[in-house]
Amino acid sequence: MKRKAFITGITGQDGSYLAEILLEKDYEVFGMVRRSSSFNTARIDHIFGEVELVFGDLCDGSVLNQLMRTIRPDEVYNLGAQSHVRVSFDVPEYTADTDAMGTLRLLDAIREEGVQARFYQASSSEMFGKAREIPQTEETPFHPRSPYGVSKVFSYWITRNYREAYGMFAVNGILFNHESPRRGPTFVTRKITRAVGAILRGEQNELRLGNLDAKRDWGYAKDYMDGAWRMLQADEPDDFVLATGETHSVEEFLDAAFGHGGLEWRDYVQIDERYFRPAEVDVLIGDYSKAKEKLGWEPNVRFEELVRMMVDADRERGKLEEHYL
Ligand code: NAP
Ligand code: G4F
Repeated sequence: MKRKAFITGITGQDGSYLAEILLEKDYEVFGMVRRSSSFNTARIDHIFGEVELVFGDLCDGSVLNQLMRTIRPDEVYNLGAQSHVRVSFDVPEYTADTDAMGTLRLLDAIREEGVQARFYQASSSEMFGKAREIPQTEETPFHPRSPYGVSKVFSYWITRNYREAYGMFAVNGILFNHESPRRGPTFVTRKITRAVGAILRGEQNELRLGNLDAKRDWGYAKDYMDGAWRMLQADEPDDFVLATGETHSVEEFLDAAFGHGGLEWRDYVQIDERYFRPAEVDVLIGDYSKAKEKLGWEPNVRFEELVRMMVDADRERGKLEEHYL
């Protein structure tokens, strides 16, 4: 019998890579999608016939119960979220409903329906926020700086609580920023690499950005989804940081991306206050030694290669085209 995996957020960057990884391992893959007035499946169109898509929403508890009852998955990956930090200041209540309450609804659906599923929660380095130590580990205290970060802290703790209270195999992957050619176009890395492509094609001559001093630990999304799968194969449920252990500023990303396109970013970039945040996370850098020791996980793709991969993909894409292969 094939193992069954259920993924929320399958249409997102991470969900698409995870679905591919699970199909390669011969899982039966179920993905929850939201009804949209336009197509929202571009990242998974190439595996459309191989996955089973079901409609649902993390804000709708009754459908989560029904899906757990009928599918009875062996593994549940909760990747669905309003995942944009800046946007979470504009829609804090919706962000909390999806990113905090949504996790509780899903955990409770598993418990109430008596499903023996292992559960993965997409926790985030954004929880460290105004970070108390460098680098950040599984033991670093949280100090979230956005409605998104606060919601993810709730989800982190409710996942641990269901593990401790009900003996569920429920884990938190505390993932630092991870990117790819499939990254959403409004996150800073992809915004930059898309701009490089568009400038080289003569379609754009300006790029408006916010804080260039922020530093992030940027890895490759596919590596991180392999790590998420490994967490659910462990002997015991536990929480793990996935990171590269390197940090770079947005300005360094600009240097690398524009440099790879043979361009000077200062000729194109304008600072625009709209992209500043009411509270910022200045520096993130993760220590992944626990994942290395206990899961045998290490990042394969480092900063320079990641930037080149993203710029090359965006150079090849046309203006109106959003193919994610
Ligand atoms: P993403 O590309 O923004 O994908 C988010 C996914 O969640 C999409 O499939 C989206 O559906 C779905 N979604 C949004 N609201 C939902 C709702 N109310 N109910 C059900 N599904 C909903 O995000 P990602 O980069 O793949 O990240 C995956 C997860 O990891 C997220 O939980 C994110 O917060 C977390 N995370 C990401 C990073 C990172 O650097 N990428 C780091 C740490 C943690 P639509 O396609 O319909 O919008
Ligand atoms: O690319 P970002 O929007 O990512 P951010 O805020 O770090 O969040 C991402 O990583 C988290 C993990 O730590 C995830 F949990 C979360 O879901 C998401 O995937 O912004 C990165 C930095 C910020 O400091 C921001 O202020 O880039 C700065 N920035 C500067 N100009 C900009 C821009 N960010 C965006 N999105 N757009 C700009 O124009």
